[in-house]
Amino acid sequence: MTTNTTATHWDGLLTDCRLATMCEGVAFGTITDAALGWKDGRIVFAGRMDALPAAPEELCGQVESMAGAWITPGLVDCHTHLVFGGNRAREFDLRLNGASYEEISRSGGGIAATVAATRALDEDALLAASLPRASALLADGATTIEIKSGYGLDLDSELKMLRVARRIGSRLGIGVRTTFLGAHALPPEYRDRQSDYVDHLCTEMLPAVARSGLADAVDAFCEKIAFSPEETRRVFATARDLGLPVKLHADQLSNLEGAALSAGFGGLSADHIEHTSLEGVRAMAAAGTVAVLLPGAFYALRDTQLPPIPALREHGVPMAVATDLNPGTSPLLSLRLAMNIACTLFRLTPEEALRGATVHAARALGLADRGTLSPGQRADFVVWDIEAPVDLCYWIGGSLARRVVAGGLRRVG
Ligand code: DI6
Ligand code: FE
Repeated sequence: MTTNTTATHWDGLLTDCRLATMCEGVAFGTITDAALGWKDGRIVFAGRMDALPAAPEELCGQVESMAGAWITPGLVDCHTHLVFGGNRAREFDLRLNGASYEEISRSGGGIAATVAATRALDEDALLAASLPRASALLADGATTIEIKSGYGLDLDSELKMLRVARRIGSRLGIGVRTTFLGAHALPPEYRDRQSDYVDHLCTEMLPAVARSGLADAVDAFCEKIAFSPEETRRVFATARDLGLPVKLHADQLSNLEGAALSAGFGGLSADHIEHTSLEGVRAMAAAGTVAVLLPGAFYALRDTQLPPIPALREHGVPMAVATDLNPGTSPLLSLRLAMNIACTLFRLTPEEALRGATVHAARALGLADRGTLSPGQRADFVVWDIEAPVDLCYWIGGSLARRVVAGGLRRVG
């Protein structure tokens, strides 16, 4: 008899593993005595071995027994600024000697320093400078990374950053989502002419960026040292007219009601949100806007104002966790370390932190095709050297990712 189960020909099948699927239900969506199969870059099976539709060898020519290893979805870092020139280690020193981030920024350091260093590099040099940072995130389990522009602040330099971001995705074989952050800081040539720059952003840069197809979303830094809520609204209204989704650096250093502003535009996320009010939390809940927690910046700035986590929980706002990898306030090269800090300083549970770096982070990027281990999702997953999922948050540093697979292909290990 010729039953044609072999016609399925899965590209890969791992057996005898434990899956933290991150689907709803039991803790971490755990399935033990499990198997994970994929084909054409998508998961076709994530369940108990005894539920496999046929004997493993009939399903796939490449069956591998994993001796009980834990597998999670590939991690998703939904907020980074990892494309930049130079670094700001000197400011680290200054801050240790008492200078504040705002003071450094107002005296010409801060973002402006990185803008100069980023403009100075050509595209290949910028790629060479940035690639190791993306590789570090990948080595620790990230298979999708959001990358913002915002250190170019003129059209050509911003497009250069976005192209570099996209090239990082192809070079490493991982998912990259790009975000245009032209409203990050005032470029030097617009000194004392902030409203002219916002005009230029809305009439020239944003339309050109949209035409280029290089940006998946638009972000702004809404802060006293950056752009006002009114200016942010103008940028967001322009983005909306151009069909680009928005997200916001909101309420990090002060409460400008940025979270509610993002929610009011149906924003994908409001990020940082240390100073967000209860009204802001309610607005996020109503709009389905994800709260992106950035514990690396909180830690590096020795911040003490905690994001309103109990209120976010109470109102059912999904919480994501990201590195905010940037040269000024979060030189953090590991999403797992961000998860650890989120647990220790924000008191997230390890399960919340892992949801925050998988399924909720995917949602913060508007991506429904990743973040869990379930059929139909992208075959993005990590095989870890751990004894339980909580270990991912418990260990501070170290290298725990034994194998990282993106789109069904091994990228690490
Ligand atoms: N994200 C940002 O855009 C700023 N802070 C943050 O968390 C500043 C980044 C920088 O100083 O370069
Ligand atoms: Fe940021």
